[in-house]
Amino acid sequence: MCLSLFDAARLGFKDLMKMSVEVERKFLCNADTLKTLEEIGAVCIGQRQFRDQYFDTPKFDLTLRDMWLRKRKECWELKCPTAVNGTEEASGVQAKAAALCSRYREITNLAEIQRRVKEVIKDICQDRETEASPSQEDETWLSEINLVCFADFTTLRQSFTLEEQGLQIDLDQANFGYHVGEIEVLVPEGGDVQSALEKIERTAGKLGLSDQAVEGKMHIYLQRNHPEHYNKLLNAHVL
Ligand code: V4E
Repeated sequence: MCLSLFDAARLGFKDLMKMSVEVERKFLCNADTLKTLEEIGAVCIGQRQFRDQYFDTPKFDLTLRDMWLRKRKECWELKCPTAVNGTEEASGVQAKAAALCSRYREITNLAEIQRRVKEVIKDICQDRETEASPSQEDETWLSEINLVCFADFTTLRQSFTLEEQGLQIDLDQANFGYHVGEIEVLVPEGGDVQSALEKIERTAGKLGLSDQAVEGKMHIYLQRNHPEHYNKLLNAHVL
């Protein structure tokens, strides 16, 4: 993404650093996963539970653009697609391995989230000024632009690190009965995505993962609870 000097000044350095790219590969967990993690030297760094509430318009304007707005632990987050740099795969990382990874820009600054969301749904939203420092608790902006909660679930997450720098492995148990693991590297804005893909590939090899694409929690949640929304996203090749 190209930011103007104005954007950079408005957001500030701290917020720019928060606009990282999350590169991750999901995998299926089984009875041996914990043992395998121990064998490869993964260290458990904790367990936590959190509730996710996802929001979109009734016509799915955000998710049809692969944009995922959620509230987790009283904080807002927006995941947006990130353009794939053509040199990433060409210069070493196998295209097949890279294709098993997703990459999304993670935005956590609420004013920036509101700006991006309003940009997408400007046809239906009233032309209101966005507050410079909106509060995390004030949810009036959601109804003003017709955003409703379409998914609400909790996850129990156990997290591990490996000697690979900056890499984390999460084992998630969603409260609707789906277990999924993910190998994740957070790359700061402008950072080295190729190296993140290589770290994930090495770790997937250590865990003995197959080349199978694995569905995320949202995929299963929508399939079970909101088939119309699910089918629209499948037809649009978002899921
Ligand atoms: C990006 C996305 C969604 C938002 C939730 O993303 P996900 O990483 O699956 O959730 P979670 O709880 O692990 O978030 P984290 O704590 O890592 O930030 S919902 C659907 N997508 C798109 C998507 C996709 N197309 N393919 C895959 C494999 N995952 C997600």
